[in-house]
Amino acid sequence: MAQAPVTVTVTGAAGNIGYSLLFRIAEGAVFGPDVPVNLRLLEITPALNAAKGVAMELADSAFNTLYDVDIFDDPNKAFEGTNLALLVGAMPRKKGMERADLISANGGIFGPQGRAINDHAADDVKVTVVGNPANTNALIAAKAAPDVPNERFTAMMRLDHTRAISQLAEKVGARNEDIKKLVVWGNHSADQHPDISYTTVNGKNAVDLVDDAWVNDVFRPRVAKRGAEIIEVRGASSAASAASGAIAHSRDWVQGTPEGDFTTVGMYSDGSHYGVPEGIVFGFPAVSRNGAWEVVDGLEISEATQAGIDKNVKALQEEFAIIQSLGLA
Ligand code: NAX
Repeated sequence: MAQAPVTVTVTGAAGNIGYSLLFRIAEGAVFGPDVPVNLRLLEITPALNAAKGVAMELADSAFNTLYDVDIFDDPNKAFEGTNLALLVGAMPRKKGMERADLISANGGIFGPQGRAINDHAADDVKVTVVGNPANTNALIAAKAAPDVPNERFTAMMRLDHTRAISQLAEKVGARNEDIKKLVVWGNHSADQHPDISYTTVNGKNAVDLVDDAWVNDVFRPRVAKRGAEIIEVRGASSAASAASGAIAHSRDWVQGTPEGDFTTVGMYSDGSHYGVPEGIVFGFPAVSRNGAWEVVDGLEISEATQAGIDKNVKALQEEFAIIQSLGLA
């Protein structure tokens, strides 16, 4: 294996998503089969032993692409030399917690992690936030890392995107790979706006294959509330599918998206796309070229899509106001 190893840090490494995610990164699913990986696992102190168990299983798998696994409870050490950071561990919403309490608790995690990335990660670091509330956690981390360009902090919207592809494929009797150019605007929350206005199914316009009532009353709410549906049926939250989303997001960021398609990425808004104001992390249609995400411009925005974008802007601006009031931005 001729190439130099890359360093990947995963937080919440002993959790459910980590348990799926780490093995796939170790096997080359992000960087390819010829690039060795050093894994750095960050956990809270009480979960260090569980993380050690995961590291033992990674060792037992004897992946050709896995060189080293190290475990930390100190972000300043965990992000040393990191090329790719997957921020999965977060503070879950507890009973009676208001949105501001949740954001404040997560500020105590994503602020210090952003700062540690700023001070210790590699110059080319790419950061993907999975832990909820993902968009605002990504913003908190970006604000704590003034020396890292904002666009290197993303929120994972890929699971929302693939949930939408799957629902549409099932409805029209197509295969997932036949579906192109779908987007989920906005926030990784129930406010999100899954949109098939530009989507093609084997080259045909998706909007001609389904009726508006299905899109509005079935498709959109089902995709937006799929996480809750999984919890109800499985008795636990989405884990393997979230790991798949994080892998696809990271792989495409590193290796590029296929021609003739786009995906959804929670990106830092610079104020120049679709009227979304600067300074929030927002789900946009995006392609990856030369290791950087670019928003796909020029899509025609219908009234319904505009309403969906506006609703998400409002929600994310409210969250931004909370992080400002907490001194996190
Ligand atoms: P788990 O509770 O199984 O695991 C979380 C892990 O994070 C735990 O091991 C915990 O010890 C660790 N942790 C907590 N604080 C930490 C810190 N400061 N530093 C390092 N590690 C820390 O949750 P899991 O099912 O793995 O989900 C992780 C996060 O993903 C949750 O916030 C969840 O809401 C979010 N999700 C995001 C999705 C998305 O599409 N963006 C979908 C799936 C999932 O709901």
